[in-house]
Amino acid sequence: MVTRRSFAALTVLGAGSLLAAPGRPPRLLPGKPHLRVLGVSPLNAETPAHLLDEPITSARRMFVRNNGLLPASTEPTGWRLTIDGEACLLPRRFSLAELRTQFDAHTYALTIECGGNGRAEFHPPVPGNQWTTGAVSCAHWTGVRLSDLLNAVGMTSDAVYVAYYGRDRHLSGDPNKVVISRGVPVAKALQPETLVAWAMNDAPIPALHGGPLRLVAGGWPGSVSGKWLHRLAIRDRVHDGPKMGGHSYRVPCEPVAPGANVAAEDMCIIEAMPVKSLITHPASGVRHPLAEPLALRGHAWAGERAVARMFLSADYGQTWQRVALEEPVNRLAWQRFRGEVRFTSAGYYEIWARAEDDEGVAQPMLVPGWNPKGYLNNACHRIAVQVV
Ligand SMILES: Nc1nc2c(c(=O)[nH]1)N[C@H]1C(S)=C(S)[C@@H](COP(=O)(O)O)O[C@H]1N2
Ligand SMILES: [Mo]
Repeated sequence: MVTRRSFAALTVLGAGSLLAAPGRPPRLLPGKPHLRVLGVSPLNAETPAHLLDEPITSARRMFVRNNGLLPASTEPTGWRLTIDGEACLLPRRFSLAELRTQFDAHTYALTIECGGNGRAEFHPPVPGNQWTTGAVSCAHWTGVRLSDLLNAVGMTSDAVYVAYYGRDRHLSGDPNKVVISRGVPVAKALQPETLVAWAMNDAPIPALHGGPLRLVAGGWPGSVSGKWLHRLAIRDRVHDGPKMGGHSYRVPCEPVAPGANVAAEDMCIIEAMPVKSLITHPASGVRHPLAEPLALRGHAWAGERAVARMFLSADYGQTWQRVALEEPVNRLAWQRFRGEVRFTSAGYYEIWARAEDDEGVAQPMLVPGWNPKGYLNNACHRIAVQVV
């Protein structure tokens, strides 16, 4: 079912004029031309699907999600990481040089998707940045394993959660207010791919993406990958920092009807992100000659799982063809898919993409599970094609 509203949105996206949406003057982001700016203070910007076509997302194509303002300084000299908390045996402080020299460095390609990616499609609409499809990235991250740091300081047997604190500044201007402080359960913290990173794509992490130091926990909502990291707290309880409670990054523990009011105590923390995919070539709205097959490609990812099978449909989901899918370069990295569609007549078509994870769970064709803040929309991505 394609509602008039979603159809119109698709057409606007398809026209390739994302920066010139009606009534909104185009806003450009230095170093990130072509990103769609959703808000300036805090800065939030998403990437049009066809600009995510690279196997590894470059800095200039990476979405930006900020809850506050950038730190006053992101100068690496003098930057320190403190590790403490009630379940930390030996609290310690590290300079960046100490992190580099005292521990082994590891590099992984890690998918980071904002929990609110796809929020714009929920009905009734929900407040927050109206992300369409572009709050996802998969870059190379280099740093030390969080597990190595946790071993170095030691954890008591009642350690439950590892929380981050960043140096970004609260929108209110109050220097004592923490913008966001989230974290992960100890089991996720101990995974070999969970990094405290100082490099992205073999370069220092750009200031917008959390440089000089950032937590990266791939496959979970982006909000657990704390930017401008200066403190990790090993907690003896589920972390209770700003944006851990209420409706933030949480969904109803039991499904609710669209538009329902849900009490905070009935909300559960989002952990791994669900299976999803994105068509990154061609751009939506492409004109394509009838005589030639249309080559398609994109990425698929599935939180903690791998994607097992990938399908495309050119008839609104009535028939699907299985297409080629690459293995991930490492766990928690997105996977490339490639397919081809032939058309028997000219006209307007949509191509839909549907990924299925290794537990047999596939993307829904319609927006799933309405929730008060519009998280976890993993409905099939669709692009428009005009065959001529
Ligand atoms: N310190 C800090 N870390 C943060 C945030 C933030 O506002 N402050 N935003 C989080 C959210 S909600 C997301 S989706 C990712 C976005 O990372 P990116 O801007 O590098 O793409 O960073 C996360 N880490
Ligand atoms: Mo996010």
